[in-house]
Amino acid sequence: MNTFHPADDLREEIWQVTKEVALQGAQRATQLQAQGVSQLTTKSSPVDPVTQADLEVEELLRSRLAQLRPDDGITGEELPLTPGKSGYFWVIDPIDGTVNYLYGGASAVSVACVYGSVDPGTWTPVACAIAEIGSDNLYHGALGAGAYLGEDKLSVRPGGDLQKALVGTGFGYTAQLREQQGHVLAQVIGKVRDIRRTGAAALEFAAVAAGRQDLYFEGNLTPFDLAAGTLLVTEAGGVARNLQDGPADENMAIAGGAGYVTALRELLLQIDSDAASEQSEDDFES
Ligand code: LIP
Repeated sequence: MNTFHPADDLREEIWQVTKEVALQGAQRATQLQAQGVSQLTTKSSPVDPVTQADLEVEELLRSRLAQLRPDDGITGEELPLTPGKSGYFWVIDPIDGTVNYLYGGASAVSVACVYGSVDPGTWTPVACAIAEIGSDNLYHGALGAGAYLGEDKLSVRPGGDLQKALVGTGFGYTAQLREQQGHVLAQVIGKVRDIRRTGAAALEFAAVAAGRQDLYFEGNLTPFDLAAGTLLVTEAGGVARNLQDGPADENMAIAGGAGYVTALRELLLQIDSDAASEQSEDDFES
């Protein structure tokens, strides 16, 4: 259980920087999108794109953070870790929802400041900002200070009846992972109200924090997908957990009101257990 809490004045300073740089990144990403975006290269698979905007926006954010918070570390989705000496780290997804960004759909700049480490299992998120590209929407929050869309305070939807839950999810960039995730989803979809798939983790977390959906779950996310969105949800009164009921991590993120997260986590564990039993039976018979 993390007990770290920065002094209020430092938290306010960091929060302000988080909002400022996320907005600057989203403004630049919007300009670049209007000029026409093309794929520069790919990463984990032929359908995992990197655009020039991803690189340019991350470089812009890193440059501003080096000016505003020179002693902090920086880790981003596209460029190597910059170590720091303050114990604080900036976790950047310069364009979350890159495929959507290429196609003109919903995407966002996701920025968080964490303390202690860049590992979702041990970091303490301190402040977050998710700036929607092509929009004025700025979701933001800070540890112990709440979650907001602009000036409007956010709150997750209460509840625990999975049959009435509107659930967001997402899929990875390799066909094998997507097939595995699709198999799990086939066993979830009949037990919930309905499914949504935005294509940007940060905006899924924001939808949960804003009460526009009850839950979001996705496996195989990166720390860059997780850092801002998980803090936004917890500061909106929700929880963001993994399958073992630890902090949401790269293996699994389940975010929403505590009752809903517990119910979905138990269902996903049962699906995992059933799959393991089927596999061991297949192995025995072969
Ligand atoms: C994306 C996430 C999305 C997930 C995609 C991808 P990226 O991040 O926001 O939720 O389903 O597979 O990970 O690559 O656009 O930063």
